Amino acid sequence: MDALFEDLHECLPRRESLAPGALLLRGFARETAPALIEAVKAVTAAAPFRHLVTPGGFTMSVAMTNCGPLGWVSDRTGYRYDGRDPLSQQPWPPMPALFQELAREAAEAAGYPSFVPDACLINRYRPASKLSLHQDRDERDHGQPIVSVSLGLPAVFQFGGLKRGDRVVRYPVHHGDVVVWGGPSRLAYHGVLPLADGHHPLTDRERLNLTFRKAT
Ligand code: MD3
Ligand code: FE
Repeated sequence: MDALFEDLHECLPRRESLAPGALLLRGFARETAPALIEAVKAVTAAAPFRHLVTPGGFTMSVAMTNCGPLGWVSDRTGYRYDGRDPLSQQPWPPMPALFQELAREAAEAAGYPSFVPDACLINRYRPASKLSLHQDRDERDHGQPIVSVSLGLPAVFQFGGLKRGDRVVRYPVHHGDVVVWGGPSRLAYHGVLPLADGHHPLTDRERLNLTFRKAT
């Protein structure tokens, strides 16, 4: 990454409201990022990244795994939260304490003082991986926020409205950025544009995204 870009990124505001209920905390996870990435490696040693199949039969370009009591999975039968990894039939690896603390602190900074996630979905993007516009609605209580943490290569979020056809706004997200999605934004359509190739000192040609959820 070049110095000019680093300087520009440094100038952006640290807290930015994206929409009612959606707060971008730039750089919130920057200092803990190296430890977060090490913890992702420990999780994936037990529960490797895999490409899930959608109920419609498409294989996702983003590879996923989970940690914590519950994990989000997709197969031909549908989407669900499951206490076990379908690959191993074992419980998902425990959520690292560092993950829980970060999620709790970010939610608190956004006005959700008692967020205790029971699921952490870990997404791995490689060049051209994308996530089509969707809603996160498999969680029981949509009053609970979702906290997302971006690591490694930058990406562009697409953020729309409550209906699929609503206008979409694009937001670049960088290494260490955290977004808390709650309130009126909780059921907004969102996605990620195809990842541009690049090199990041901590992840090389990958982007990792952690999403913390209260599923039950
Ligand atoms: C907006 N992940 O895993 S996180 C997902 O970067 C997912 O991997 C993306 O969407 C990623 O479901 C985007 C940002 C995000 C997460 C949850 C949201 C945006 C959201 C819930 C409501 C509105
Ligand atoms: Fe999502």
